[in-house]
Amino acid sequence: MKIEHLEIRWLSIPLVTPFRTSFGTSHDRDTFVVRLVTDDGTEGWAECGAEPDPLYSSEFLPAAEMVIRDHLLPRLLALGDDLSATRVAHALAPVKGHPMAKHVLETALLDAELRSAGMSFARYLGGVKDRVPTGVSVGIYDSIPELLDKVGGYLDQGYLRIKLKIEPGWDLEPVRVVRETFGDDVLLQVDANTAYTLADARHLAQLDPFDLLLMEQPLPEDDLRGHAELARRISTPICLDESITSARDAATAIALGAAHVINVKPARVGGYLEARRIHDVAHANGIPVWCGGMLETGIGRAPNLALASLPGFVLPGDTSASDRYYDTDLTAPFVIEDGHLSVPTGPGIGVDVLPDVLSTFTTSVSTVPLD
Ligand code: NPQ
Ligand code: MG
Repeated sequence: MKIEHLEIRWLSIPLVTPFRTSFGTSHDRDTFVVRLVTDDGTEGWAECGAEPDPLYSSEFLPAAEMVIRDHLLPRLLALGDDLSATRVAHALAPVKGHPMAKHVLETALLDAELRSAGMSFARYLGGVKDRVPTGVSVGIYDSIPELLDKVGGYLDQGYLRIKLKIEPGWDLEPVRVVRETFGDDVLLQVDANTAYTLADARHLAQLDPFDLLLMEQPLPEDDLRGHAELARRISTPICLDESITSARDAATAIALGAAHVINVKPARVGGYLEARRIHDVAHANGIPVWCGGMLETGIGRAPNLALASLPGFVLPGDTSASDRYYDTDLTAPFVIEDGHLSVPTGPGIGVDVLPDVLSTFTTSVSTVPLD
C-alpha cells in the first residue's frame, strides 16, 4: 500500500457545555483530522487526540502536525510499497514520544486497509460484543446544585456509570452529595487528572466510604511508586490513565501494584494495536480495562467503540453518545439505547464523514506534500 494523498483538516467544534477538568476549561473541541487516499483509491480517516495546549499530556496540536510532516510521514513514505498499518509503529519507533501524532497516522492507514478489505475495526481487533455499556465523564462545576442537575440528566438518559472530575477543593463534597442523592446502586468513579500528591493520601482515603469503582490518575503521570504506595493506603481501587503510554508501562504498573484498573485510550498509547496489547497484558493479569476518550467526534468515537468490544473491557467507558459533547457530529450521531452504544459493523471505522458538517467546522485544510 502507498499513500497517494494526505490532508490535515483543522476543526473547531463548539461543545454543548463547557468541560472543566483539574487542568483547565474547554469551550470547543479544537483538533485536526487526517484524510488520506491510498494507491487503490481507498480513503482513510482518523482524528487526533491532542489538544491545543500541552495540559493533559506533553503533546499539543501544532507540535503533532509538525512532527507528522517533518518526522513521521517521511519514515512511512520511505517504506515504499511495504507500508501497512502493522508496520507503522516499528517504522516510527526511532522518533521518541508523540504517541498521539503516531496514533492518527496508524489509525488512518488501518481505516483505509480495512475499508479496502471490507472488514470492520471490531472484527479486526477481536471484538466480541455488538454493543457496549456506556459511561459519562462529568466536569467540575461552580456549584453542587449545577452538578446534581447534570448528573441527574445523564442518569435519565441511561448512562450506566458516572465519572466525576475532581481536584483539591472539589472532591469529598461532590462525591458525597452525588452518592447520597442518586443512591448506592449508581456506578460511580472519580478522575483527578494528576491533581494530587502522595501527601494527600489521608485526604483521599476519606473517599473510601463512598464505594467508588475506582480513582483515576490521582498522582503525576511519572509517579508509579506513589500510586503503588497510595494503593496501600486507600481502599478505592487505583486506575491509571496518563501514566500508561505502552504495554510495557502497563506491565510495570501492574507488577508494582500501581494499577488495579487501566483506562485504555488509543490516542494516548500511539494507536489501536498498542491499545490491544495493553488490553492483552491487563487481561492476562486479571486487571480490568475500559476505554477512555478525548472528546472524540464520531470519527474517533467509532473505532473506540470497536476497541471497547474486546473481552477484557469489562467496565463501562467514557465512550458517550455524540450529544454528550456535540449538537451536530461529523458522522451519523451515536445514540444511547438502553445505556449502550452499538459497535459499528461497516468496513474500517464503519462510519462516513458528513461533508457539509465537516466543512462547517473546518478552519483550515493543508495538503502535505508527499515527495
Ligand atoms: C480523561 N477525558 O479521561 C480525559 C481528559 C480530557 C472524557 O474525561 C478537550 C479535549 C478537553 C480532550 C479534557 C475525559 C479535555 C480532553 C479532559 C481530555 O482524563
Ligand atoms: Mg482520565
